[in-house]
Amino acid sequence: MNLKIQTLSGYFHEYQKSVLEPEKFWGRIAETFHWKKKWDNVVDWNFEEPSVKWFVNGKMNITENMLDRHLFTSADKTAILWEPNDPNEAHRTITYQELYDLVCQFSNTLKAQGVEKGDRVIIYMPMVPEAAIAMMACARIGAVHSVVFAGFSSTALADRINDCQAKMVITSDGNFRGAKKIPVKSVVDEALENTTSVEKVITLKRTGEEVTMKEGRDLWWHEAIQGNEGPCPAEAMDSEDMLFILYTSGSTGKPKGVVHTCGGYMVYTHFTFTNVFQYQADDIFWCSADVGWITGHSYIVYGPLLAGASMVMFEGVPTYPGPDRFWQVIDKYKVNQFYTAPTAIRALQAFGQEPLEGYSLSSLKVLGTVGEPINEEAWHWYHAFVGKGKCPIVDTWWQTETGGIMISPIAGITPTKPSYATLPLPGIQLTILDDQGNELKGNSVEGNLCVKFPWPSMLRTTYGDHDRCKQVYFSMFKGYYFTGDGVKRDEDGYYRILGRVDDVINVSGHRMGTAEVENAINEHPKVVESAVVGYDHEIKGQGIYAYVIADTTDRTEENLIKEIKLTVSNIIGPIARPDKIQIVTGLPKTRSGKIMRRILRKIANGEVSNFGDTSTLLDPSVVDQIIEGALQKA
Ligand code: 6R9
Repeated sequence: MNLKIQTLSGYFHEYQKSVLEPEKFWGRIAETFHWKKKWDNVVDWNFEEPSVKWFVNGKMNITENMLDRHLFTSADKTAILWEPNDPNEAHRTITYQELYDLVCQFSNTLKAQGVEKGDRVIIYMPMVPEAAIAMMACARIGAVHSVVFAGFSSTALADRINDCQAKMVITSDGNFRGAKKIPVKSVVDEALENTTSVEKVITLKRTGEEVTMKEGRDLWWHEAIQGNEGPCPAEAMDSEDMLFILYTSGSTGKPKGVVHTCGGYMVYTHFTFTNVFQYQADDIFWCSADVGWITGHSYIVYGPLLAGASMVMFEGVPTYPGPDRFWQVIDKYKVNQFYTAPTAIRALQAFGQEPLEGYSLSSLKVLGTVGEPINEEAWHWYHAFVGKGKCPIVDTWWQTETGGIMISPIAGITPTKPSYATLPLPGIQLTILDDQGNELKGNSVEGNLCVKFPWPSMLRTTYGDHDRCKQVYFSMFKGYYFTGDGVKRDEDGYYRILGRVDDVINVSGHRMGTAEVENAINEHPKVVESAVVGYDHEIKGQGIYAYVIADTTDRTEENLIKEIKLTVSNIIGPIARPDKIQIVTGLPKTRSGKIMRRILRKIANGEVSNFGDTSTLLDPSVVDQIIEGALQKA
């Protein structure tokens, strides 16, 4: 049994222990897992290189801890309750025994298709159990999965395939999303025209639409698995062998492949899942994220299954066929813990309370949020109308890079405050630094959120470019992991995340590099230069505002704007499409050629004065012109 915190004093006590004796603290928790060989040291680390190793020389396989281990006690327990996009289609219930069998069968299939330990496999799939099965099958044989959100474009997919030199792509014919049917395999086909590493593509039949199958390369899932039934031995993985790569946006143009390893990720996702949500053996847990994001990795697949939990996996969207879908699913499966994003809460809040009528939601015990700051209004609505005033809200702060939840209330134990992530979990040693790198001690301080001691599920590197990992996360403040977020520690020592301090924007909980969006805009042949900033958006948290210098001689501004939006959709995906585009004649640059984004952010938010020091601007009149243009648009 993993460590379970049960009282507030218990939390403070464990936190103390985790700081004073981290090796003993994590060693004790790690002992509750199944290891093929025990570790020599709990942790070896330095943040200079950086080099971080947990459970050094330990051997294990994460899927033995997710599947095999539960067969002794709960083979017939439900692992996955799958709810399809269309409520009229039959749902699926998969027990631990069945899941084990399916994962083994697909592991054998991967091997039969030539996938070996260490090979990279791209998973580009809808939210169906097979996506989780594919992830676990990779983990079982030691292949490294990289899940790419199925809303990304073929160009974005090709970039990721090329970056990790993937040998295989696992996909589906199509994808149901609300009222839409999205072709998926054809996007893969397009991507593969610009890649050379992929040898095989396995396609799951989901929507039944027509696809082209390339002889020698493409196989149907249902055909490939034939004859591969039976157990598949779990590969003995070193704690520090790669488990997966997940691409995420940063402040530079190219997404980076965040690398997570087997041992530490296993220990930490299980620990945080059971503690933060206070999961109990017969509870039904539902995380509404997509497996294409880290939240789906850690709290749909790995954390819950490590804990032997029963969890809901939902294929659809919150508003299809109506804005009551979430509430319907909660009542249908008697969900006890529900974990979603503030953007979804705000979108549903906009429909008022009517969609909630007729649903009891009485099974709910805990509500969670993740992905972006939650505003107080949405917090109160969630608390009052979804939780009926009786469910604690866990506002969980963490990142793709952190692998698991870092700052969060422990449900029902840590007193909450609206829009505060509250306190760090045991093992998480936070610090707040000012821009010069001085530690701001004590309470009532605000600055850059950093971590000064490793935790088991932290990123180990960025795939194929360790120096980038060092530059991005460990160089800004020497000796610390820098999160990229600004934070306030209030008079009670509670943490409130203020948002990114770098050029990353958070749109509906999805991370987007402004440079990445600019690069895509600049691909349009008429565009000369662009600058992208985030602005406050009622539902999405942040919206994308693009200032574009372009040649409009042969088309109307309106048409050009449409074309630019389409260009971005094609290059990255619809989630990166700018909400607002303003055609400008110049951008506010300093004498050294740097765009003063601070000014552009203010204008995008409707502020037209108080720009601070603008004396370094090369041509201050540009600002007036932009304001004039913005006012005309508004
Ligand atoms: C898990 C996930 C990470 C960025 C992070 C921060 C923002 C996430 C938050 C939050 C305020 C929360 N963020 N959770 N901000 N409160 N509870 O979302 O990972 O996609 O990598 O995004 O999201 O800015 O730095 P990821």
